Amino acid sequence: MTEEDIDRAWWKEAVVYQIYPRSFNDTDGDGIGDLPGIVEKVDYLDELGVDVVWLNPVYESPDADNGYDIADYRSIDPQYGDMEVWETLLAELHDRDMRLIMDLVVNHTSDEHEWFLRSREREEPYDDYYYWADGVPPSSGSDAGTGDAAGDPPNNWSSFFEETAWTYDEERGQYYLHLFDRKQPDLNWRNPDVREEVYDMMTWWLEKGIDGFRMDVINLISKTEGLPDGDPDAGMTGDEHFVSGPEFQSYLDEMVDRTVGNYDVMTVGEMVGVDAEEAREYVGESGLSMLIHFEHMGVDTGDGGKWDVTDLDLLELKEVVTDWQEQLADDGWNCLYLSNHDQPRAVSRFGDDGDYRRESAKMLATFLFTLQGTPFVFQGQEIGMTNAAFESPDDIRDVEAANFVDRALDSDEFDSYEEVRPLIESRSRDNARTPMQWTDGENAGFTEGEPWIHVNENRDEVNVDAARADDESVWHYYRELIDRREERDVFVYGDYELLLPDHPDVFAYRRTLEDDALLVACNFSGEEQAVGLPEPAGGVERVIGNYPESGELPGDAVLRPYEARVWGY
Ligand code: TEU
Repeated sequence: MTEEDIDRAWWKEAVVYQIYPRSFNDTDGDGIGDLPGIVEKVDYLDELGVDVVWLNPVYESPDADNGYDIADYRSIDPQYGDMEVWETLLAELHDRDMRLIMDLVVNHTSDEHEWFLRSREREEPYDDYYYWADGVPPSSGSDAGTGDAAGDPPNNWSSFFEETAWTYDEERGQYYLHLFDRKQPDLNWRNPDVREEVYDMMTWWLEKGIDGFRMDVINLISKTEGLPDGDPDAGMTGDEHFVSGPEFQSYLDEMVDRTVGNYDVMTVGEMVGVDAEEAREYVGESGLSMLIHFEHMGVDTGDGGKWDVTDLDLLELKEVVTDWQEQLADDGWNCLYLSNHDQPRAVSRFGDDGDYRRESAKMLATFLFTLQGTPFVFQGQEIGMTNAAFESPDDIRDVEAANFVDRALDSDEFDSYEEVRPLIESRSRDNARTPMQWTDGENAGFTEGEPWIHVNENRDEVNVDAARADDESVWHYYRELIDRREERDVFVYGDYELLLPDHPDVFAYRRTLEDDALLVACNFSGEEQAVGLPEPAGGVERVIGNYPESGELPGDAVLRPYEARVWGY
């Protein structure tokens, strides 16, 4: 890559900060974060130096899945504020040259959305807005969709959150499809009216001046015609019929063409089960800006999926990351993330949230900011927030985790919550959703009321106030990384080349852009690691690192526990 070949875009050079509004900052004391709370923190975001805010759903919702079950796409849920305060937020961000991208959740709606209520009544034109199908109804008195006496649903597909993807609706006398919770019925994208509704709604938001969308599970919108049974031996039954389904590409093209393609916006598609090669079909020229994939989220799980917890396999992480870096090097772009509202805290997962919390949080930050792509920072990551304790099932808030605990306790595998607890504490989505820790005060300064989910007990040590007052904190390190990345094109646009491919503990690579280059070495272990990195003839300079300079050159550097070093030449 040469300077001349660079295909610049504002969203490639940006750093994204993800806000989970429910857990960010509460101003009215109801224990739930709100939009005025975000407005209050706009200067905080500006000082950190981020460029784009991605806001998780704030639309009207019964909150079966914390806003991912939308009842009205064009309104703000009163618990978060109203449209006026949302407009204020947009204006305040724009005033500081920051942008706002909104969550677009159109694979499904809430079962309380007007479309669903009318569809259930077979009212035209809504009759066909969802996937309705016949099956054997559950015997009366049993709980539809939970196995045994649950009747016989139209096919064998499973749901991400429940055993079966079908729930019987008494009123309509048919089953409806839901790939997530039963309160999240899937929209029927085969129906052109549904697609028109979605495009109108997207345009309505775009006209308000937003800067893009993050598109929730966008590659699930197409389902095989006739909804045939799936292979029962597949990882998730039915996925060959709904993951990147037959019409997905054409729906996506149509959507881009009709909506986002006409604006200078950033589009981030969340796609399950997509590898880097397939990703090339959806990003780049005339597609989406980038996509959120899950491949690197699987490097510490076994074949049994997310609850099948294993140690981190760094060699697998290298393979996955390198594949994505290479496949999208010339056309397309990477979305870089280690944390979000669906994942445990990165420092607990890939680092050491005990003795080396600070070092490993900074090492992971270095890793995130020195790959090619747009880094996404999830609220709290910039102060090294960790996973939390969930002492009893009553502490659990997330529908996915709650369902998992129920299933686990029903099975023969687990006898008590104590046995399931380590899995919850290492993988539950609630780990990411505990309140943002602003201060060491009560409820970490998040709320003056009773928080909807408990505050992590390490708030005394890990909080924004403390981090800002300490020059050596994770927070200041993020700031510095953001500055460094802005100074040199090589951070954003440089080519990626993996070094030390077989080193089991050190992830090292080179980034080059014409005559500028970076050498990056990240120690993912709590032990010292010797690395023999190539040494350029002209010598190197230190660019950034999470330990004091050691003076060693790349060729004979010994990395300290969780040390990250970046040299330039
Ligand atoms: O997540 C999609 C998704 O695949 C997740 O369900 C993922 O499998 C799970 O969270 C891993 O634990 C998106 C949203 O990010 C998530 O919050 C929603 O619950 C989900 O879609 C349904 O809208």
